[in-house]
Formats: sequence, C-alpha cells, structure tokens
Amino acid sequence: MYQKINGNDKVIVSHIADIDGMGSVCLANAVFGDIDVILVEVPELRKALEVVQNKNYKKIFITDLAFRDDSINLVMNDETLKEKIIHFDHHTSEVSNNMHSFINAIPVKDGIKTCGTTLFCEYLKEFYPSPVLETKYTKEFIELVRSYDTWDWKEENNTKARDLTTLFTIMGYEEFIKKYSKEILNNKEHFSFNETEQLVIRNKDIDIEEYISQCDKNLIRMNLMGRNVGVSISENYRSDVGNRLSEKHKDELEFILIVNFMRNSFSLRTVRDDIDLGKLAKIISSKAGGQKKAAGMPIEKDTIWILEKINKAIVKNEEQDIIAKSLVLKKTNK
Ligand SMILES: [Mn+2]
Repeated sequence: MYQKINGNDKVIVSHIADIDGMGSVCLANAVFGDIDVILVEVPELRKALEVVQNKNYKKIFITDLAFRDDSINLVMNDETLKEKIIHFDHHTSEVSNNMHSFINAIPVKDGIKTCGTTLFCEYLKEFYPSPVLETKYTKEFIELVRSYDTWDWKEENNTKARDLTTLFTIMGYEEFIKKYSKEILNNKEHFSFNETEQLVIRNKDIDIEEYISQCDKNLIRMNLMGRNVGVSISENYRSDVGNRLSEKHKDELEFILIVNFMRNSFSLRTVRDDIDLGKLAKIISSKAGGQKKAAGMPIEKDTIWILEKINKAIVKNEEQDIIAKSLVLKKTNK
C-alpha cells in the first residue's frame, strides 16, 4: 500500500498494479492540482478504507478496485463513509454488487469496453469540467489505457498501448504518476514517446521475451476443477506471461494459472472463449475477482489447496521424467 496524505478534502484510492489504476490518479492530479492518494492491491481495499474512514474527506474516489465482502461490510456499517464514496469499476465479476448504493461497476458503455480511467474521466467531465480533459493528448492517453486494460489493443494491434504499460513497468508507479500528471496538465499535442523512452521500451521488450520463454520451459501441466491448466510460478509481467502462454498452448490448456508469491496471489489468464475465469475464480474463493479472460485471487486458507495440487503435479512430472529418461537409457543400451 502506498499513501500520499496531505490533508486534502478529496482522496483517490486506486489500483497499484496497472496503468488503469494510474490513469485515474493522473487525471485527478491534473484536474484538482492536489489530492490525497492511496494505491492498493485489490485485497487491500479494506485497509485503505480504514485509513480514510475517520479523516475529514468530503469525497472518496475509488477507481479500478472491486469491493470484497470485508470492504462491503465495513462501508455498510459506516453511513458517513458510505455517503462519501464514489466508485468507478469495470470488472464483470462485480456487477452483481451494484445492488449496494456505493458500488458502481460498468463493464461496457455504448458498446465499448470501459475501464476505471474512462469511467472516472466521464465523471470529471460532468462534475469538474476542465480544458485538460479535452485535449488531444489526454484523449489519446486515456484510450491507450482503455485499450490495454480491456485487451482491445490485441485486436486493434495498438502497440502504443502495450508500450505504455511497458514504460509503467520500467518507471514504477511514483515516477509514472508524476510524469503523466504533468503531461496531461501541459501537453496539448498528440501522445508520443521520446527517443529515450522508445529505446528503454525496446530493451525491456527483449527482457520480457526471454522471461516468457523461461516461463514456458518451466510450465507445469495439471488438472484443476476438471480443467487442463498450465501453471507458471513466476513474479513478473503476469498479463504477458499468461496471455502469451495461453495463446501458444490454447488447444492443449484451457487457461494459465500464475502463482506469484511476491504478490501472494494467483492470476488466471486465457485467450479462449469457452471458459469464464471470473466465474471460475469466484467458485474457488470469495475474495476472487476479474473478468472472463483475466481473474485473480489471493493465496490464503481457501486457496492454499491449489499449491498442494501443484506440488503433486511437480512430483508426478518429475517421476514421469525419470521413467521417460530410463526408457531412453534402456533403448540406447540395447
Ligand atoms: Mn482496470
């Protein structure tokens, strides 16, 4: 959890892990000048709510974050807090929570997939109109965020959207927010990367390629909830790893499960249309969330059995390996 608390009357709580979480914060900085900021992973929302709960905020914006039961319960028991929250989420798994007055999940609007940043921008345009929201630069920046976050960039071949995410991976959230808050405020031209940025993005792409092929080599095949799954125990670039490996093995594997011990989470990714990972993850854990092709859940008591299964799969694969090798050995000895 990252916090920048300066005693402002507004605070934005956003997703720390991707450019959609960043986009709303950059817009808020550009429009409000200064605003308190808290960045969290999805399961940390309750902690963030506890931080803002007894402060004198007039408005609490929550962007690109889903409410889990623990956060819902906290808000339900605090009328003052409930009134201050304005929520912008787009994850399909959360739509059923819209029955709560403070929850607002809209996955599609006018036939176009939304993201936290596009929803927040529309709200700002209505209630805090500003010329910085109307520039070519801002519109293009927001579309890059939307395109990447909804994975529309794949069909649209919007490589700039992917490059923006790569730059975020390189810069980290603090530098990224600082840079793009300033750009949105001052830049009225088309969105572009300078030469240095292009160079570091290309270099990073090479690293990512190597990382993915390493993950591919170490992929563990197993069965989970009756599905053929490829498991990758890896820390970085989870959307790239998940999507690329799912694409490569789409006939054999229904989805890719990434085990990330640094984030203490499971990430599920697929390119297939015959499975709904958001729904599947919800069956496994009440703390899960996501969409058809991308979902996640924490590693904790309800999900730890998955690690046990992976362990068994590793042992089984090793045994099969040994058998296969000894068969080869027998053959060559003959
Ligand atoms: Mn998002």
